[in-house]
Amino acid sequence: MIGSFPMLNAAEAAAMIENGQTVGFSGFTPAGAPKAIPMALAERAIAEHQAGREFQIGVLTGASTGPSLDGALSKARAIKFRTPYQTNEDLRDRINSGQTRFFDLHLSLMPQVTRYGFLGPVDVAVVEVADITAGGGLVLTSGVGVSPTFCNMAKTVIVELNRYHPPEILGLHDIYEPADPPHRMQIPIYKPSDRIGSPIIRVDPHKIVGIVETNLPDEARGFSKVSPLTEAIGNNVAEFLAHQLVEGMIPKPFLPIQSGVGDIANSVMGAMGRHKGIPPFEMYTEVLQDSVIDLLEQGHVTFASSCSFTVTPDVLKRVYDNLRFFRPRVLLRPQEISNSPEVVRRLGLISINTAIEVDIFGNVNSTHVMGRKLMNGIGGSGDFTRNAYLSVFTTPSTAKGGKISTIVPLVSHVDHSEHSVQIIASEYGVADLRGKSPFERANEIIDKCAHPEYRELLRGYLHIVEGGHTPHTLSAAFKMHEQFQRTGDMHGCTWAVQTPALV
Ligand code: 0RQ
Repeated sequence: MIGSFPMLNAAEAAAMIENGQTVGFSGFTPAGAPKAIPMALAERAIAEHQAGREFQIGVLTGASTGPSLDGALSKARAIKFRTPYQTNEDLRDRINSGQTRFFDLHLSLMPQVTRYGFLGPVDVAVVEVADITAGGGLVLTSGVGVSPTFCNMAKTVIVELNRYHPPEILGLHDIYEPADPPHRMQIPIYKPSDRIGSPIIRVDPHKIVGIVETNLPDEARGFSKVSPLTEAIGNNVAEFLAHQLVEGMIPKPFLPIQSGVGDIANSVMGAMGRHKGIPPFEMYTEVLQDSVIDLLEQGHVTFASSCSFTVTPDVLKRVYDNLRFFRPRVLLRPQEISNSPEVVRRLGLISINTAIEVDIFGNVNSTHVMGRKLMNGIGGSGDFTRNAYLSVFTTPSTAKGGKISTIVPLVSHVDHSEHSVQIIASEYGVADLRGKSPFERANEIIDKCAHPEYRELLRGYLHIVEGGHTPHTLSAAFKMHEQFQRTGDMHGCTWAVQTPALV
C-alpha cells in the first residue's frame, strides 16, 4: 500500500479495463507514456480474442507513444479508436487499412476537446508517475501531455509508479488547466520561464484504484548521425535567421524557438547553436530533443519550456544526474499550454517544422504520403505555424533516393495553407514567401529550394497554367504524383496535355 492505494501487478490493473472503454494514457511522445499496463492489456486482448470474445478500446494520448503502448496494443488488434498523433508502424498500418479509426487533431486542442466531451467519456486514466503522495498528488515523469485533464475527467485512475524516474524531479512540471468558455481568462505566460501552475497533479484519491510499480526506461528513438543533407538544411535555416536578426526583421536579442521532431529538427538546432550570429536564445516548444539538452548545457539555450523530454535514455540520465542545473532552466507543461496559440502569438515564436511535401504556392503537407497514407499526424505543427512570428518549414528537396520531388505543383493533402507558411528551407536554400504573390512565390520556391533535376519540370508547369491569381491547370496539377504512382519515379513527367477525342 502507498497511502490507502492498493499495489497491483500489471495484469490485475489491465483486468480493470473493459472491452469498449476509452482510456486516457499519460505522456507526450514516448516520454512519460505508461508501459507495463498497456503491455498487460495487449496480452489480455490476445487472450480474449483467442477465446472468441471482442476486446478493443479507444486510446487517447498526448501525442505518439512507444512500442509498449501503441505497438503492443496494435499488434494485439486492441485499438478501436485513436487520437491525436502516432508514429508507430503497426498502428500506422492498421489506420491506413481502415482497421483503426484515427482522428488527427492539433495537439493543443486535445485537453479541451476531451473536457468539452467531443470525444465521449474517459473511462480510465493510466498515468505514469515518478512519485505519489498519500493524498493523491502525482509527480509526473518525462512528459505531461493531457494527464491533468485525463485525471480530472476519468472515472478511475490507475497509476504506473516508474522508479526509473527519481522523485527528485518534483518541480520540473508546471501543471495548469484553463477554465472553459465562457469563463476562460488569459494564460498568464509572458516569457517562456513563467511558472503559472502547480508542480503536481492533484487527483481525487477516491478515484485512484491502484498502483503498479515498474522500473522501465522511456522508449524514445535515437537519431541518425547528422548527414550532409540535414546539416545543409540546418545551416541554411541558421544562416537565414542570423541574417534576419542583422536586418532587424527579428527583434534583438532574439525570439523564442519552437522546433519539431526528427533528424532535420535535431540538425537545425545543432546548427543554430553553432552559428556565431545567433545569440543564446529561449525555447517555447513541445518536445526537447537530444540536441537541445546539449545547447542548454553549453549555454546556447538559456531556458526551455516544453511538454516533454523526448530524449534518448543516456541523455535523460544526464538530465537526472544534474537536476540542480536543469531545474531552473526547464519547465514541462500540459500540451494546451506548451502549444497554446494564444501564448505562441504573444511570445512571437519562430516555429520550425518539417514537411512531407510543399507546393510551389506555399501550401504544406505534413501528414499524408501521396495524399492517401497517413504518416504520423499534424502533431503540434499547426498550433505553432498558424500563430508564429515567423513560420519556417524544412524539407529535403527530394525523397526516396531522388525519385520524388518534395516540391510539387499542388500538394496532395493540405495541413498548413499558403496563408500560414512564410519560409521554406531545403538543402539548396531558403525561400521567403512573405509579401509575395502566388506567381512570385512559385518562382522563389523553385529557384531556391527545388532540386536542380526538377527545376525545369516545375518551371514548365508555370508555362502551361491557365492563369488566375493562383495559376493552375487542374488536369495537370497532380501529374508528378501520377507519374510516381505509375513508374515509381517522378522523373519523366511531362506536361503534354492529352486532348480528349471529340465526340
Ligand atoms: O520514409 O523512412 O520510409 O523512407 O517520409 O521522412 O525524411 O525521415 O523525415 O523523420 O523528419 O519526418 C513530416 C513525417 C518528417 C515529421 C515528418 C518519407 C521519407 C520517410 C519520413 P522512409 P524523414 P522526418 C512536433 C511537430 C508532422 C508533425 C509535426 C512529422 C518518411 O516531421 O510527422 O511537425 N511532421 N510535429 O522517405 C513520399 C514525399 C515524402 C516521403 C518524405 N514527398 N513523398 N514519402 N517521405 N517526403 C512534434 C509533435 O507534434 C509531437
